[in-house]
Amino acid sequence: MSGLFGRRRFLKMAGIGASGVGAAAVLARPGTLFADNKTTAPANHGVGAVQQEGADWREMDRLHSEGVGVFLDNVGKEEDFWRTTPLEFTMDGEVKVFTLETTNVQWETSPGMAFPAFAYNGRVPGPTIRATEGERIRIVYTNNMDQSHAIHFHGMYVPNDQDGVPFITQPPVEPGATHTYEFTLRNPGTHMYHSHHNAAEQTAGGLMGAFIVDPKDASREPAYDAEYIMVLNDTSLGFTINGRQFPYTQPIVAKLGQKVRIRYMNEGFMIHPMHLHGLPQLVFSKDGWNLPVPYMCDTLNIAPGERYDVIVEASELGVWAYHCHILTHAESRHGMFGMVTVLIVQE
Ligand SMILES: [Cu+2]
Repeated sequence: MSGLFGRRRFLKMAGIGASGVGAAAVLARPGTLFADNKTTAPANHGVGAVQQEGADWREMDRLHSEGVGVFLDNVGKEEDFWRTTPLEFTMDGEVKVFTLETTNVQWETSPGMAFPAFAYNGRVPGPTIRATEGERIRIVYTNNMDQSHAIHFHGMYVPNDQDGVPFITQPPVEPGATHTYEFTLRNPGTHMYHSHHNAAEQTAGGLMGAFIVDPKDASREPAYDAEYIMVLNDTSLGFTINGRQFPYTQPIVAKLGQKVRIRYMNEGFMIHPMHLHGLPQLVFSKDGWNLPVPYMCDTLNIAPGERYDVIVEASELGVWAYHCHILTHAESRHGMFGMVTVLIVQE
C-alpha cells in the first residue's frame, strides 16, 4: 500500500469491509478475474439483455469486491501511470531534441492480459512530450516495427511538410528508417502525437501520446496544485486509461482544498463521457484553446481526437468513483473493469 493513505482508512472511506478481499490471491493468478475481457467487445462482458438465468449474486458480489481489492493492492505500483514525467531531451543549440522509436510489443493492459500492440519508446501511451510555446523542437524518430509509420502532431500548428501524413506531406517511414520532424511550437495547450499511417490499427494499437505545450505567458493558466494526464483508448487494447484497465489503473489523490488539473485526450474510436462522482469539473480549455466562458459539469463527453482541460476542486472528503459513463466500458457481472479509477480526497 502506498504511503499516501492507510489501507484501513481507504477501506473505511470506500465503505468496503477488509475481509474477503483476497487481493493477494487474485494477483497470484493474474487475468483470471477478467479472462473474458480478452475478446474486448462490450457484448462479451455479459452485458446487454438482462440475464434471467445463471445469476449468482454472491459470486457477482465477490468478483466486484475482489476487483476493488486488486485496485487497492496495486496503488502506487506503476510509476508515472499519469504520464506527467516528460520525455528527456538534449539541446542542439536552441533546439530541444527528442528521440522516439516505435516497436512491436505485447502490451499488458492488466497483468496476464497481453495484446499485440505498437509502442513509442516501449510504452502505451508513449512518453509525454513537453516544451514551451515559442521553443523549437526536433523529433528524431526511428521505426523499429514491422510496418511503415508517420507521426502526426494533433492539434498543433506545424509547417505543412511536418504534418505526418504519408503520400500527402511525406513518404512513409519504412521499417528500419529514421525520420526527423522539426518545428517551432506556436499554439500552447493539451495536444497529442499519434500515427497517421494505417492509423486505425496503429493508433488504437498503442501509437499515441500526449504533447503538452506550456504557454509562454503563465497567466494564461488557472491555478492548480497537481496535474494528471488521462489518455483514453478503446477497441484494439480494450477500454483503457493510460494503457491500463481497472483494477490496474491508479487513483488520483488530493488533499482537501487542493485544485487538480486533468488533461483528457481521446485516442480511441468511441466517445467516452467521463463522470466524476461527488465533485464538479470546471472545463476551461478545449483542444488547447481556452474557453471564453469556462463551465461546470459532472460528466464530460470526450469524442475521438478531442482534448479537454478541467480543474477539480477537492472540496469533499472521500473516495469518489471516476469512470466512463458508457457503462459497458466500465462494469460487468464480473465487476468493474476498463475506464474506471477513483479520486481520493484526504484531510
Ligand atoms: Cu467509454
